[in-house]
Amino acid sequence: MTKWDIFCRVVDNYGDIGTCWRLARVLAARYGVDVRLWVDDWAALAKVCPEAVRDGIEVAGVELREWMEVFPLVEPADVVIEAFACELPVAHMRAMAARIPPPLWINLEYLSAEDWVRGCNGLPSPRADPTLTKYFFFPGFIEGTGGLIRETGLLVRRDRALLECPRADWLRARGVTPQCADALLVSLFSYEQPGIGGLLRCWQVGDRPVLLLIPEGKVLPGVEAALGTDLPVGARLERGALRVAVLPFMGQNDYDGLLWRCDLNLVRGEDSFVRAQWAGRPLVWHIYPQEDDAHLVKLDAFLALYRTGLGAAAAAALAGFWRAWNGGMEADGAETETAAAWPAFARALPEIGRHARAWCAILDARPDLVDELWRFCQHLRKKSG
Ligand code: TRH
Repeated sequence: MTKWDIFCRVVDNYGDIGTCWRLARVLAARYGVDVRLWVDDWAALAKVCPEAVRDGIEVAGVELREWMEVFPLVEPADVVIEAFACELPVAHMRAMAARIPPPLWINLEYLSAEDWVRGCNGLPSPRADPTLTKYFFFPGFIEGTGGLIRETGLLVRRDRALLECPRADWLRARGVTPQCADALLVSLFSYEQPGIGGLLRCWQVGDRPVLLLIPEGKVLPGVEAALGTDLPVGARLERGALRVAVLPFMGQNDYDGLLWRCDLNLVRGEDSFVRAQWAGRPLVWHIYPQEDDAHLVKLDAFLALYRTGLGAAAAAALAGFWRAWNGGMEADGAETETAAAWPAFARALPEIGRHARAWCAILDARPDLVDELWRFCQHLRKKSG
């Protein structure tokens, strides 16, 4: 299993690419294998990996390849990861079927806390073609799932970084000055957010100053509309108790640094959601909206796991704010909901903070996704002789 191919299609975000780029880096670093990462949207890759300046370049031990419409004839690797059911190029599948032995073919699935995940992790996919079997691999939070990606020594690196570069220094290096030492530091990365106006109003009139850090992205137009002003990258704005700083979109490692230093991280999708858990700090998840509100089932499945151990009031405040944040598309209703849910959530933040550290320690005690994937592939290899 010395050569790995990872295929990733970008939908309309960076998330899938964010997860795949992280997986590729950890695989190469931890197991010393050759990893080729194939991506169909080079600009999206370059956002999370600024070193991706040309097709074929090697970054962090990973060969970055552009997945073109006409796919080149290349020898398939020992293991082929099809990320998030992205459908491999037909030419490559043919080459896989002709290879002796055939590659292990893994479909890396989306992250979910739903119960059924445990039962489906590792199952083969029923396919007509008997020469190649595709296996499902599910990330997850509990035993029996594939786990979460965690770089070797991540939490030690996090804690050391916080000692070596405390929050005030980190902010100063990015041209940001908090209004006072006890300001609530919040990072905001979400999809279009109909409830944002209500929350911004709460922060403007609140007792505790809020410093809101917004990396450039989809949420900005909503913030601009709510505050009635343009907010280009680099913008700084003060309204009542709220100070806003718009930051450039950062590389993945720098974004970790932001999450580690904030009192509250508003995150989205999959990878930033997981990184906020490794930060061990309070978070709010904006889940990727799906048809028929299927995402709300996923949201509640995670909440059911994550709330365990919180006191009743804090658990209710957490669920109340998370649900309001994922409330719906009607701006009026959503704004009222987030504004109504904020005060109880803000009061519960100290308890939620302690809980976030404990949750992070629980996750850290479990094997991570890359080790689980490696073990699973070794098991399949042995099985196939
Ligand atoms: O981009 P996302 O919305 O990703 C999503 C999910 O994968 C979701 O499951 C999928 O269905 C949907 O796409 C289409 O959010 P996510 O997963 O958090 O990915 C964002 C990536 O961007 C993550 O790797 C962190 C990274 N990032 C930076 O590197 N720098 C930054 O400044 C910021 C804000 C994010």
